[in-house]
Amino acid sequence: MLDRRRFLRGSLLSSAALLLRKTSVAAPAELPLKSHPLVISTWEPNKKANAEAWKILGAGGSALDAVEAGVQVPEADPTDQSVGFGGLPDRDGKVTLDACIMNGNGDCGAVMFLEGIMHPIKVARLVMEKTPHVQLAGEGALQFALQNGFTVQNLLTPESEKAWKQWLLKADYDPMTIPKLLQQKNLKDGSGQQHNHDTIGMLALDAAGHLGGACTTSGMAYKLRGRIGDSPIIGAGLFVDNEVGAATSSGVGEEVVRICGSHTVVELMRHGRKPEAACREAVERIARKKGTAAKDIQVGFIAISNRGVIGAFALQKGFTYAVQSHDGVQVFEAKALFA
Ligand code: SD4
Repeated sequence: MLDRRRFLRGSLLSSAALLLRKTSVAAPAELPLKSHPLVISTWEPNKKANAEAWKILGAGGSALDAVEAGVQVPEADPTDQSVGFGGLPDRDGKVTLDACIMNGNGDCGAVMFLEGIMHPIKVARLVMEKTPHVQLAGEGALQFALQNGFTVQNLLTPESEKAWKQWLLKADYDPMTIPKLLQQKNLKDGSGQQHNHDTIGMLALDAAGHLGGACTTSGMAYKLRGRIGDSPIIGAGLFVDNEVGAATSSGVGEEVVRICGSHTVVELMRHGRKPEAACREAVERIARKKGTAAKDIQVGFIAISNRGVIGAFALQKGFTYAVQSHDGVQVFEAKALFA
C-alpha cells in the first residue's frame, strides 16, 4: 500500500513535471512499480516500442513475445538512425546489425554483424529456439536467416547514405571520435541528447512474473567494418534472470563489454542492490577504469527487479528511458555521474 501510494505520488509529480519539461523527468531514487506487467526501454522515443510490447503484455502475453514485438518498431523505422532500417552504416557504407534476446531461464539467442535483414531480433529468437547455439555472426547468420524465410533488403536509406557521405569528407577513421563530436555538439546545443546512442534495450515483466529482454542496434555509426558492440553480447548488452531481475545498456559498447555490464548489474542486484544502485555501481566501475576519458563517453543502464522495481543510471546526463504499465506511460531521465 505504501509502495502504491508512493508511486501514485511519484506519478502526480511526474505528470506535473512532464507538463513543465515536456519530454522527461528525473527519476526518483527508487520507483516501486509493483503492478506488473511492465515494460521499460532505453531512450524516450522508444515509448512507441513499449506501446507495441504493451499490446501483448497488457493482454496477459509473455515478456519474451512482448520484447520481440516491441523492438521491431525502431528496427522498421527509417527515421531511427541507430537501429535496423535506416541505421547509420559502418565506415564502408554498409549497415550491419547486432541483436539479442533472452528469457529469465537463461534461454538466449543473438545475431551480430548481420546485413540486409530488417528484423535481426526475429533471427536472434530463432537462433535461440531452433539451434543448439546462442550466437551467429555475419555470413552464417545471414544464411540462417535466408533458410528461415527472411529476405534481403537494402537497409541504407538516402538520409543515412547522405550522412555517411558527409562524414566521408573528413573520414576520421576512429569510430570513437563520432560519439565525442556528437557529445560536444549536443553539449553546445544544450539538448543533452546523444544522437549516436539510440539503441533499444527493452526489459519486460509479464503478468505471470516472468522476465524477458531484447536489445537491437545498428551499432556505432561509421564503425570499423566487422566491429561488434555490446548489444548482441549476452551479459554485456543484456542479461535476464527470473531469480533476480534484468538489465540492458546503451552507449559506447566497448566500455560495457569491458565490465560485462548488464550481467554485472544483475549480479549486484542479486547481492542486494536496488536496480538504480546496481546501475550506478556498474557506471562507476566504467568511470574508474576510464579515468578522465570517462567524461567523453556515454554509457547508460536500465534495470528491473523480478518484483517490478526499476532503476537506471548513466555516465552523462541526457539518458532517458520509457516505462509503460497499467499505470500509464512515463519517461524519466536517469541520474548521471557527470552533471
Ligand atoms: C554499440 N551500444 O554498438 C551500442 C551503441 C548504442 O545507442 O548504444 N547506441 O556499442
